[in-house]
Amino acid sequence: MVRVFSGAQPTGIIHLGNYLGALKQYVDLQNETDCYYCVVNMHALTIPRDPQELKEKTLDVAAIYLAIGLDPKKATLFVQSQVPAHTEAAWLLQCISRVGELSRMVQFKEKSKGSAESAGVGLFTYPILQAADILLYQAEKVPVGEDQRQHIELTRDIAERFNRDYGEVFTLPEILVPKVGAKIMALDEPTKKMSKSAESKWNSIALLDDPKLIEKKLKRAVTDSENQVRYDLETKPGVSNLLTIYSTFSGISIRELERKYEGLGYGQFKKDLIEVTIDYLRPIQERFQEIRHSGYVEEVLKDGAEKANQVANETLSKMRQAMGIIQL
Ligand code: AQP
Repeated sequence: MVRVFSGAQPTGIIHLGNYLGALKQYVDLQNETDCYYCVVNMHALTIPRDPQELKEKTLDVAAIYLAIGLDPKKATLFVQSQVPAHTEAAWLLQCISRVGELSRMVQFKEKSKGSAESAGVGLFTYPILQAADILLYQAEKVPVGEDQRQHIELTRDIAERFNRDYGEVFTLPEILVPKVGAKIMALDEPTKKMSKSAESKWNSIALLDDPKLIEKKLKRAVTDSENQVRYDLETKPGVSNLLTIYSTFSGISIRELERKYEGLGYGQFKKDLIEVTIDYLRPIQERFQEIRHSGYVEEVLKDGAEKANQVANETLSKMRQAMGIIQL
């Protein structure tokens, strides 16, 4: 069975971009693959966080995994820090990685805001921790959004280097991005990606936003002055982004949506999109409320960590052996 690994950071509540780019794929894959989905809380430390908030958000993201339909009988769900092999493997991989290749990572350039001198070392090296996450599970497929493509390529480069220098240990992973929704753009600035850590609350819709807030955010979403519902990424990034969201939530193709709204303008289009979005998110929000403080989430994570530790430790042992790290 094909092995799959992916994860999301507990840096905020999962938004439509995270969901449509990555998490929706997690659910689609759970029936036909052996999948491991992690809440990558160690990655969240690369930027200073409130400790109590980080703990809560870690459980929030895990509860969202369950609320969107991940089934712990089919998918292994766990928290990264519960599997210590990730950090040890990251160190071993750091020792074969290059400063040059990390310096080329676009996310580092963006998140360090061009000031490498004052950026945290963790922010610089975190793609190697991500490589360790993936490689420990010998993942063949990694479902992620388009923004992670460069990091998956780096993971492959590091794995190839390790296999060449120390013998075949790792499976080379392949990126899996959805055909529609691989890069959801910010509602208030549709030339930039939707992001949890954006300063403006009008940037994104979180899966747990209440209906009133969803309505406000979509009403304010940037469009253009043409008043024609048409998909054109170059000249109409805002409307194209909204069409993508509408299409994935409704199952209606973008072509059909263009036809449906011909001559109707943005008012009716947004009104319907608001309804479709609220209806789609309602059952997820209800399930989240049901389970978040029931003890179920913690139970699932404990079982998941046990299984994940077994798989990860097996690979870690091979890495140590290959690199000459003594195991008594
Ligand atoms: N805008 C997006 N469109 C499509 N996919 C996206 N992803 C993130 N943003 C979009 C995908 O979501 C998964 C989980 O992301 P993450 O939690 O690891 O964080 P990130 O990629 O750094 O995304 P954020 O939301 O912008 O978080 P912050 O602001 O904390 O950096 C990944 O598979 C990602 O590709």
